[in-house]
Amino acid sequence: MTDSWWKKAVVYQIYPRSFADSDGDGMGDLRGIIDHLDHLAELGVDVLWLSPIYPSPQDDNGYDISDYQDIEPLFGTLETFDELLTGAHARGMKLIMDLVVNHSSDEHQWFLDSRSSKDHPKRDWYWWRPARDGMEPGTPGAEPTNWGSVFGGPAWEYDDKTGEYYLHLFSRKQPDLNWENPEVRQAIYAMMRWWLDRGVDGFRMDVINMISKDVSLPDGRLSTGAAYADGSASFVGGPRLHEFLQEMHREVFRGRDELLTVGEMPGVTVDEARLHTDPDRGEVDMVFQFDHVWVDRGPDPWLLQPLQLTQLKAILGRWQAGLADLGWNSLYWNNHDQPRVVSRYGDDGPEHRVTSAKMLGTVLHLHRGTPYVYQGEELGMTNYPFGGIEDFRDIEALGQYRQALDLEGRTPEEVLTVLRARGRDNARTPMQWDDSPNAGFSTGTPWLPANPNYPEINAAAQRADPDSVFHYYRRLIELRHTEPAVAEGDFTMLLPHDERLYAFTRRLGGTELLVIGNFSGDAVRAEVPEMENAELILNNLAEAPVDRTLAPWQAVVYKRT
Ligand code: TEU
Repeated sequence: MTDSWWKKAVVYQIYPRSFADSDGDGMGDLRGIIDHLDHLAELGVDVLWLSPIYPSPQDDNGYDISDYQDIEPLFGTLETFDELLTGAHARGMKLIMDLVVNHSSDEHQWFLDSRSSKDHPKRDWYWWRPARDGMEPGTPGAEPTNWGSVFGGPAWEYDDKTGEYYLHLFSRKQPDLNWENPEVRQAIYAMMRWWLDRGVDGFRMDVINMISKDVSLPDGRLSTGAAYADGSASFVGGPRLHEFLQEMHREVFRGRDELLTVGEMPGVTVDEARLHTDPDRGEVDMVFQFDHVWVDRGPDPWLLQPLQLTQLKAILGRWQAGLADLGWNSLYWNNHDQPRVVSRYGDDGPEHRVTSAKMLGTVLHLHRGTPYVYQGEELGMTNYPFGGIEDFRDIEALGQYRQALDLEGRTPEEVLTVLRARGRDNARTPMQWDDSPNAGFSTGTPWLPANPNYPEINAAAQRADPDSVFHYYRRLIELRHTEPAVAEGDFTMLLPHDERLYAFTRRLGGTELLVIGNFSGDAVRAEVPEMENAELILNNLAEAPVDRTLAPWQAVVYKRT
């Protein structure tokens, strides 16, 4: 069993193209990260996770990798990378890489070889299939299965050269690697060892629960109004997933200490996650689950659902209970695929933005698990005021918009309403460093404009203000480091039926913490057990609750020993 230092740790996610641009080309880069390491050290985070920085055609902003063992020239060189790694380590921070091995770029040499002929030795490194029986190859409906891709259109691309189709669960420039082939797996493991030998401290593994497919590739169920079927039953948590992860663990991680491995697993269940994170099974340290960020997604993808707090509590409570005695949770509100949480589950208006951002941070960080902070979350950054579709850059937004309008009879306004609230570009606008042009992100033209609220919301202003979201996050992180009940304590949900208050306790030995967050703009009385002789150790407002009544968006943590 490896040690579990990461139970006390907080991870900070950097999306390099939007973090800091050192050379004025409008695109963030590694030198920009180096220049801002002190911001991260001051915040107190333990681990940095970099979204992909490898050479890439940037079809999906780097999640389409054309060379796994080099650095994208837009971002820097391997030498700059080594300098970044040294700089992080010197400040006591670890660094983990994004591992995207469900698919590569179609411009990776492996795929170029695979596509070149039916008998190339690498043909079988990807999923090639002929047209559906009796259908003319390349004609509509002749795809080997009826599956849709995540970014719109079918999950199969016809390739003229050999008259067959290849599978791509995401964009057509992200062909799926065939993990059934042991040579593919060995090539990936060798690449991973190469990065670990270079000094990196682990991996965040992109859609790692999709690497094993049902090799019979059956059609999926087609729901009414949808252009393509959902094939996920054939590749989410597929038949050989545990076997592949255990093999990876043996081949790559065994004998190396102090690593962190986290598997991104859309659609994973609690029971599966227990298996994946049981240390004795040797798979991954923790997983990212999605249930709590899909809570405001209804059966109709183009209809906004408001948050129902009771549902959010039921979901997160179920995950806390399910991994209480075995395995480990990761905790996040935000990443590069999610809208800004203060705009989504909080209130980003002038009156409550700061308070609700702190409340959301409190509730998340006081759960049992390893918290992840996404760049700008520590400032309470908000969604961007998008107008029309021309304002979006994300391949997912553009692809889904086209499919919804062209094939599914949706109106632009219907789709735009959802993209503005939930689109991934909300997370990808430049990090707001100060009140100089472009938020201090770049002296050139940023690839995505800065949120116009940067003169007010920025890191420089918040570092100077002891009451800022930044300093509050710093205290939250410090609390995890210093209070063992935060890292190790058990978890009990209170008030499961309350639509406005999120309340729970954490207990370790003789220490009890009571956490209450008000998810509403009303003053609400908390019907929780009296915390006699309890000390108020954290409060996101100046005034303590009177008669157990929390002010709008207030969050408090009491400690009793
Ligand atoms: O995302 C996986 C994933 O499930 C996405 O479909 C995500 O949930 C969706 O886009 C949210 O709207 C990972 C990466 O995090 C994402 O950036 C990549 O685009 C994707 O894999 C393909 O590599």
